[in-house]
Amino acid sequence: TTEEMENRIREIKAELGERLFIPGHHYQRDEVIQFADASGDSLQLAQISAKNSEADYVVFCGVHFMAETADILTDDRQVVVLPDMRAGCSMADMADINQTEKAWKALGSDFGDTILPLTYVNSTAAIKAFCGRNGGATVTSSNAKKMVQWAFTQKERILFLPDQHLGRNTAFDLGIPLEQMAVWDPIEEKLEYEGNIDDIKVILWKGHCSVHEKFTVENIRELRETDPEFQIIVHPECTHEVVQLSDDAGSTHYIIEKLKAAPANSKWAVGTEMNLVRRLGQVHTDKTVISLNPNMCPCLTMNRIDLPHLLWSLESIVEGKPVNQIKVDKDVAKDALLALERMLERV
Ligand code: CIZ
Ligand code: SF4
Repeated sequence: TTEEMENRIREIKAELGERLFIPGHHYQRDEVIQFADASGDSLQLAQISAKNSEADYVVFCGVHFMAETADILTDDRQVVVLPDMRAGCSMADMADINQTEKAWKALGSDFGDTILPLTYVNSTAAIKAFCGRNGGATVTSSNAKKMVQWAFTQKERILFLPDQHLGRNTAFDLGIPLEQMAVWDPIEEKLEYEGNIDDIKVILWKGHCSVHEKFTVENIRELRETDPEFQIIVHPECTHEVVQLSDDAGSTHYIIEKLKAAPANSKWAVGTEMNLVRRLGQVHTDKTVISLNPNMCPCLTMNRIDLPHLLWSLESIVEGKPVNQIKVDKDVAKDALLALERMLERV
C-alpha cells in the first residue's frame, strides 16, 4: 500500500542519513516531493547535490538530463541514481549530437567562425560538451539574458539549443528583432529565415517543450474574456506569442517568488507544469491559482518518477547494488563542465 511504501522510504532515509541525498524538481509529483531533501530547478538541484559531499548516493527525482548534470558536478565517488530510466525529456531529445555536428558544419559554411553555441541546461551532456568544446556555455531560464549578452561579446552570432522558444523570447527581450532570427530545422537540415542571411544574429534550434507549447493564445483570449481579473504568468519555454500576450514571464523560481509576494485575493493563471501549478494553489490558500490551460499540462516523463520507483531505487541502495546509475562518459563530462563553468562564473 501507499502507506507501507511511505513508511519504508522514511525508514531507509533514517537508516542512510547523510549518506543519502534526494533532490526533487519543482515539477515532481506530491508523493515524491514530500521526500525531497531539497526542491528547486534543475541547476540548483545539481549544485546542491555537489555541495552535499557527505552524500554517497544522490537519488535524483527529476529527468535524465538533470541527473547527468548532477553527475558532472558531483565527485566521482558520488553515485547518482535516476529512479526510472524512462524519465527523459522530449525537448532534450530534440537535439542529438550527430544532428548538432552536422548543423555546425553547415552553419560554418554560411557564417564562418562567427557563431557561439549556447545550450539551455535542458539538453543532453553531449550537447553541453559540444558547447564547451566550441567556446560556448550553458544557460538556464533564470540567466539566459545575461548569458546571451555575454555570448555577443564573444561572437557576432549565437546558435541557441535546443529550445527555440526560450532562445527567441530571450533574444527579443534584448532588443533583437524577429527578422534577425533564423531557425535551424535538424530534420530537414535547413535554415529557415526571412530577409537577408547576413543580418541573422540568432540561430534557434527547432526544438520545444511539449508541455509548455500547450499553453496557447486561445487560452489567454478565453480567460481574458471570462475573467479579466486574472494575471497571466508563464514560463519562457512557452511560444513567443503567448509570452507577449501574458502579463509576465519567468523561470520556475521567478514564478514561485512572484506568487509568494502577490497580495491576498489576487488571481493568477500560470503557464507551466501542472504539479507545480497545483502545489502553488495549495500553498497560497488566500489567492486563486489556476493553470492557464484548463486541461492542465503534465510532463509525462517527470511523472514517471513515482512512489514505487523511488522506493525500488532506494531499496537497491540499501542492498548495495544501486540500480539506474547515471554516469556521464569522462571526456564528455570534462567538456560539459567547461560549458557549465562558463555560466556559473558569470551568474
Ligand atoms: O521545463 C523544465 O524542465 C524546467 C523549467 C527545468 C529547469 O528546472 O530548469
Ligand atoms: Fe522536458 Fe518540458 Fe518536461 Fe521540462 S517540462 S522535462 S522541458 S518535457
